[in-house]
Amino acid sequence: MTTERSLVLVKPDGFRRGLTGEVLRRIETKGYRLVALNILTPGTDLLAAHYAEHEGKPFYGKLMAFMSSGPVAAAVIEGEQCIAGFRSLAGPTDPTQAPPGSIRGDLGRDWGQGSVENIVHGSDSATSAGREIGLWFPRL
Ligand code: DAT
Ligand code: MG
Repeated sequence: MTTERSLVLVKPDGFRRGLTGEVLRRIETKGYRLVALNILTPGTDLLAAHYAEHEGKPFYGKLMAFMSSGPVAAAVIEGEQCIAGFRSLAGPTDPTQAPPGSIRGDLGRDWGQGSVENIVHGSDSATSAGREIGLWFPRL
């Protein structure tokens, strides 16, 4: 069995624009299962742990400010190879370059805020998924 779980976040730009349902629709129509859902405005400690790999990078401050700017919808999804599969649905990091058909390409854009606002987060490996699910859903 290659069933996996991945952490998905509808980031503050997506949540604020009412795109949570659209993102969840794409996950469900792809065939992945929703295991857990939670709406919250993430605090600094949670975000610092989540983005620990980016601490010290030039965009870290902007990233933290953006991610704490409002509610996010956090989800755990499940399915065979859903980690890579959701990354493919999401598209590349930069929403300007992300191709049409992808979540970031269809729904995201540069808003001139100096932060990369790209609608969604998805875990990038099984190790990351386990760590991130533990942070966002400690009781799962
Ligand atoms: P991804 O979200 O595609 O996994 P990542 O983990 O490398 O990308 O970075 C996390 C977030 O940080 C990303 O969604 C947007 C922001 N970011 C990444 N690289 C950036 C850069 N070079 N300049 C500005 N923001 C960046
Ligand atoms: Mg990442």
